[in-house]
Amino acid sequence: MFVVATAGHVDHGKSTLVRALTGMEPDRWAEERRRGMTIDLGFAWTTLPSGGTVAFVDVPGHERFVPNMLAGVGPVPAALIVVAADEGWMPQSAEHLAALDALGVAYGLLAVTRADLADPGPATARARAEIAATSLGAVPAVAVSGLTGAGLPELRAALDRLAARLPAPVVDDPVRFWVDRSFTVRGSGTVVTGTLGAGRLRVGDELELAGADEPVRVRGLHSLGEARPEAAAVARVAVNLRGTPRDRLGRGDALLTPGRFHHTDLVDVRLAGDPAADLPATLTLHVGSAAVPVRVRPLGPDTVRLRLARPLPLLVADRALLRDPGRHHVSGGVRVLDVAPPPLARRGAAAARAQVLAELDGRPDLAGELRRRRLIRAGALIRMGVPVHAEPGEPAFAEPVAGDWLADPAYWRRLGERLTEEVARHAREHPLEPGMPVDALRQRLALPDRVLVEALVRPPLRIHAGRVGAASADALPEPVARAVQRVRAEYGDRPFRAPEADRLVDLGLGPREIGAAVRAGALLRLADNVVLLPDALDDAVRVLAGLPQPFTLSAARQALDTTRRVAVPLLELLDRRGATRRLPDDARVVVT
Ligand SMILES: Nc1nc2c(ncn2[C@@H]2O[C@H](COP(=O)(O)OP(=O)(O)OP(=O)(O)O)[C@@H](O)[C@H]2O)c(=O)[nH]1
Ligand SMILES: [Mg+2]
Repeated sequence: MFVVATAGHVDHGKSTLVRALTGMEPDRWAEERRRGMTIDLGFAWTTLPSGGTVAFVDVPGHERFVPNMLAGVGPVPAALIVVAADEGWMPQSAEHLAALDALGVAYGLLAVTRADLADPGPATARARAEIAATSLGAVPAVAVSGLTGAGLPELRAALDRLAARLPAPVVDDPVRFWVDRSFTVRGSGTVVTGTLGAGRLRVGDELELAGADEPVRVRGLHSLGEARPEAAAVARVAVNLRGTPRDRLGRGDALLTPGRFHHTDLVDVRLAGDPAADLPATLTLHVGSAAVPVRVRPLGPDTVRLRLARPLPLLVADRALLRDPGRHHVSGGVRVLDVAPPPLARRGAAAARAQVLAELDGRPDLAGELRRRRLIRAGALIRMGVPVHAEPGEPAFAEPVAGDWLADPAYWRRLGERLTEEVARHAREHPLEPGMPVDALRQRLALPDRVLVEALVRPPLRIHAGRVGAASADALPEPVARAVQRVRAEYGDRPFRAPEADRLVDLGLGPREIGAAVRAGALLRLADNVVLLPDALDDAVRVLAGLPQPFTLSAARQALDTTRRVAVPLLELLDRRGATRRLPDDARVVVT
């Protein structure tokens, strides 16, 4: 199926033509039929000579209903522009064309209607010239009469050729289904309709609805008037929602693949059309089927920041349109450059931002996003419409640095250097602490997540007990290292004699210094104020293994040439380590 929206001035014969092509009534309301005027969008479809199906979104031409027209054409990639032979180019011909141009619609046809009333030549020539200057370029033209049916076979053939030119829809993309109508069906509940431009909908799907806490669930799908288990883009689809009250959603809302879209009320955009300086302070932004008032803040000559009256699920590279409803003036198309722009609080921030925006072309750019944002979750970028998988041939910077965090490589290197500096500074200022707490580092480096600190720690630094410090004893503060050296010098040849408490005080080894030395592996603590050199344990086992087994505490004390003050906790430590075993009579054996 392909979907075409009509466009053109009021009364130029759009609905008559759709009716003649499809045999269906696009004017759904009694009031429309009574007044002979389309007010809201109409929907109809037919089979073409090729066997393909074309679905029409028939729009109103009256100037009062331009917003309805925009809701219809927003999500539709092709247009059937209708101009009456007897009236020619008129104001809403121009306004509708400007809208199509602003949205970047690139596929279209010209139908010159009411050709039974006047020579279609002049209207055709004027319309083609106008259209040629837009995103539609040169379009085929067909003269028709909705009254006599003349030209309809040629128009059908032209529609078939148009369908063949349209790009293949991307059915694997996430769904952003802009609702253009909502109503209730007795016994089924809420139904919404729209044009599915990309992706796929299935019965049973859970979808996200902006502003709703709970996901909404697809209870049923209709397309071309028939119930279906699934619908793939491009298609006109009616979605029956389970348990969602009708007043929860309507035109301008979007049903979304959960977790794939960023809802934003602040976007930076590039203008195609009126210069930024000429825009009024408030305009209406039209995107998809939504129309949202916006406040405009010019940044550069063709870039502005828009503050939306309500958040929308927008992506980088989205096209939208700005219109001044008061003046009936399409200010031009916009291309979304950034859906999560930085605040402009500081003096000069707006000018700096304008420079950044001048570099952006609206194409998603992973390297650029990382450079600007420095650190961001992959999921957040995807929700902005920036794919994070490196294209073939690109460097592997899209590899997360930790969890799903992506980092700008230069920034990440700098962070690693700063972490080393911070740890060294902390060690200087707090020589007795076993390293800098991870959370203090996280704050110091202004990182949003502990895992980032952990990922930045490289040897010789290591994380131990929630702190980042040097892995080796070399890092002992100078006075402690000197005291340990003295212990070695004094006790090296009688390794099982522990310095007495007052000697420890003389050496400057208080409880905190001893703790630092023990953590660094420079001393072994048997009990409070009882320390040995770390190799003492292995030596003790060797000596004890030379005794007749089992041996008593007293035999051990003598063999080790030490006191009970050391021997008791030393043997208990060896028991705990499984090097010795204590027997029921308190004698011990060395475990071999
Ligand atoms: N003679 C003749 N009259 C036509 C033709 N097409 C439309 N009309 C008449 O023109 C009037 C307007 O036709 P519509 O089809 O309602 O026009 P429209 O473009 O849909 O109008 P809006 O939806 O209000 O913008 C009706 O009275 C039609 O009968 C045609 O090809 N020949
Ligand atoms: Mg109509």
